[in-house]
Amino acid sequence: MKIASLELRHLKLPLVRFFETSFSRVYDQETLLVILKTRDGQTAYGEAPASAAPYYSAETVETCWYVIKNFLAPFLQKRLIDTGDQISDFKLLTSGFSRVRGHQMAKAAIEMALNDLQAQLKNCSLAKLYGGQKKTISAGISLGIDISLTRLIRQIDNAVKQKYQRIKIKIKPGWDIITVKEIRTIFPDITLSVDANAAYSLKDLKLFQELDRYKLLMIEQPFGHDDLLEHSQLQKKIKTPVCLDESISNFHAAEQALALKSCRIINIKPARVGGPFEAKKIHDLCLKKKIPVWCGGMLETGIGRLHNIALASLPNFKLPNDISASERYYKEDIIKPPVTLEKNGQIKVPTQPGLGAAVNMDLVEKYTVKKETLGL
Ligand code: OSB
Ligand code: MG
Repeated sequence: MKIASLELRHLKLPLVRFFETSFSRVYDQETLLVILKTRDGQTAYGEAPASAAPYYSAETVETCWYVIKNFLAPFLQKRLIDTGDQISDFKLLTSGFSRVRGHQMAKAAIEMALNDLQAQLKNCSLAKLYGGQKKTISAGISLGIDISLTRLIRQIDNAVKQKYQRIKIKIKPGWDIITVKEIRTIFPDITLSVDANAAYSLKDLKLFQELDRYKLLMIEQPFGHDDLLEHSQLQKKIKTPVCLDESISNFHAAEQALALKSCRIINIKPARVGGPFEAKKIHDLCLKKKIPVWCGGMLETGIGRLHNIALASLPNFKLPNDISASERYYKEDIIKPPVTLEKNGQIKVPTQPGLGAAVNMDLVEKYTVKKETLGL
C-alpha cells in the first residue's frame, strides 16, 4: 500500500435554509475535504468542517488548508518515507501531528481519511474499525435561531413528525426564556435541549435557574468557549445537566471538566477534538466515569457525517446525536446514497467497507471553489 497523494478541496455548498447561532447566520457551508489516493487506486475521504469565519473556534477552512499543506502533510510524508510505506499502524502516521498546537479540525480531516483507508484495506466498516456495536444511531436535530417564533414552532412540528428523537434549539440573549416557555406550552412532552454557543456568563445565573423549570434534557455550552470554571459553578446551582461542546477541545480538557464537575454530559465532535482517536479516548473516559456522551455536528457534508455516524455507534453515545438526514442540510449531498432517517428516528450505521457510501465527484466538482493536489 502506497499513499500517492493528498488532495485538498475547499467546498461551498448552499444550505437548504440559513443556519443561525448566537455567533452568526450562514447561508452556505464552507468546508475542506481531504482526499487520499493510493498507487493501487483506492480513494479515502476526510472533512474539516471549519466554516468560513473563526467564530465557533479559531479554525477556518483557510487555516486548515494552510496547516495541512505546510505542516501536517509534510509530517505525514516523512512518516511514510521513514517506514518505507509499510504502515499497518495508522496511528503512527499521525504521531508527528502533536507538535502542531491546536488546529484540531485540520488534524481530524487527515486522520478521518486514513481511517477510511484502513477500513477499506481491512475490508470492514469504519464503525467496526472503531469497535462500534450499534446497528442504528439515534438522530436528533439542531434548529437555528429563526426570524419568528412562529417559524421555529413550524420547524419543530415538522421535526417531531419526522420522529427526530431530540429537538435542540439555539439560544442567545433575547431568544431564550420566552422562546423555551412558548415551545414547552405547545410541546409539553418532547425531548428538548438548548445550545447557547458560549453567549452567556455567570452574570446570567438567574436566567439559567429559570430555565430549570422547563424539563430540558441539557443546556449546551452556556458560557465561554474555553471556560471550565464558571460552568462548574453553574452546574452546582442548577438541576438541568450542563453539556460542554466548545470547551472540550481535546482529551485533557475532558479530564479537567470531569474533575471540576463542569458538566454532566459531553458533546463529542471528532473534528473539534483533533480526530476520531482523540474522540474515542474521550468516549472511553466518559464511559468509565458514567458521563453519557452524544455526537455533535458542524453541518458536515455526507463525508463528515458518515465519519460521525461510525463514531456514534460506540456504546456510550447514549443520547440522541446532532446527526440528521442529508436533506435537512443540503438539496444535493455529495454522497450517494444520502443519509436518510428511518421511520423511528434512527439512522442506519453502514456495514460496507470504509465510509459506507460512494462520493459523487460530479457534485464535489460542482461545489469546489479551490483545489490542490499534494504529492506524498
Ligand atoms: O454548536 O453544535 C453546535 C453547527 C455549526 C457550529 C456549531 C454547532 C452546530 C450545530 C449543528 O448545532 C449540528 C448539525 O450538524 O446538525
Ligand atoms: Mg454546540
